[in-house]
Amino acid sequence: MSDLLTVPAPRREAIERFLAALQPGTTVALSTHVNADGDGCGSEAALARLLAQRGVRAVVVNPTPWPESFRWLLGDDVADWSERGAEALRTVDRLIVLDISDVRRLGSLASTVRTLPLDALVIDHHLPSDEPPGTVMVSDTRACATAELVYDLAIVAGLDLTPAIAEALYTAMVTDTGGFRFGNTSPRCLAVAAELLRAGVDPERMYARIYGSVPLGRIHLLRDVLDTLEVDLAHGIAWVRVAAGELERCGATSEDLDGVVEHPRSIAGVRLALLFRDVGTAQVKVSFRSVAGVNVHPLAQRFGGGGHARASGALIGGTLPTVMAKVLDEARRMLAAGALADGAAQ
Ligand SMILES: [Mn+2]
Repeated sequence: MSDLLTVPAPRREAIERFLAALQPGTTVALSTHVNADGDGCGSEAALARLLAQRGVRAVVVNPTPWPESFRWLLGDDVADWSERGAEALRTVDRLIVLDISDVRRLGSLASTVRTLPLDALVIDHHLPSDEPPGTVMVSDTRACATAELVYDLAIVAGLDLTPAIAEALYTAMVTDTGGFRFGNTSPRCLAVAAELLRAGVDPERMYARIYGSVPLGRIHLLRDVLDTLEVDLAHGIAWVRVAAGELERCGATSEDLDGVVEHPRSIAGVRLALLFRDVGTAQVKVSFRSVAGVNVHPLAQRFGGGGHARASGALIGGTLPTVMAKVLDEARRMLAAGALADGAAQ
């Protein structure tokens, strides 16, 4: 166990540079990608409390509202200034960006972040992009979640893992690994999770909070989205779509779509699963998921997106039918050419 928990030397050095950039008595903003997920929210909630132990005040400033289903992570002690938008970023001393390798993932905050007087600090585990959100980076694609790196920061800085911090980190890790099932579930990930249980996490209570108390609208949305399932077994592709206004019809929010693409991915013979969501404004959000051996990152990149080898995303201009046709054509072409194989030349 103890060797698994050792913070790798380059990661430790990056964390030390990161900590040196934060002065006690200052206020920092924490930000993550649009439609924050469990890793974004959990990493923010944990880091805010860890920084407080060092005398640094951290407030959340996200480009989209904090998800209702993760409201409990904020407690009474973490302030959410997301409603103040980009203006909030100008009133703090420094910005820390979590779980993002591409500044464009900051949505409405991106243009402000590009013009801040001090470069943002970054903690992230995504594949690099051509426009990182900051310069002082703790970045490692081997980390199962951004939260694993936040845990390492706590260890390197000698900070307390309070139960609230441990719960936030655990939420991030359990959601980013699909409940410790995806390929990013490393031995170290499980060793860190074990430490979080020791620090007071009750896994059954976490399960009830994260997976066992979903709003009814999410199930109605799941029913309607699965009804759109299409499968091309010759190429091993399955996809679902979400029409504009569908979320509102179901009384659901975009966070309720998290994990829906796992259903087409779970079909026998499917190598690549896609979720197309018409977000209005003539744009379609595409989620790309793949199974072992298939790397969706080059496909997402082809459309200006990015992410991980097994999970990427892109926001593509066009109507739902045209984007679906373009992406499916390219997916079939790249799969057939072997261009999405793990380790294929890109
Ligand atoms: Mn993540």
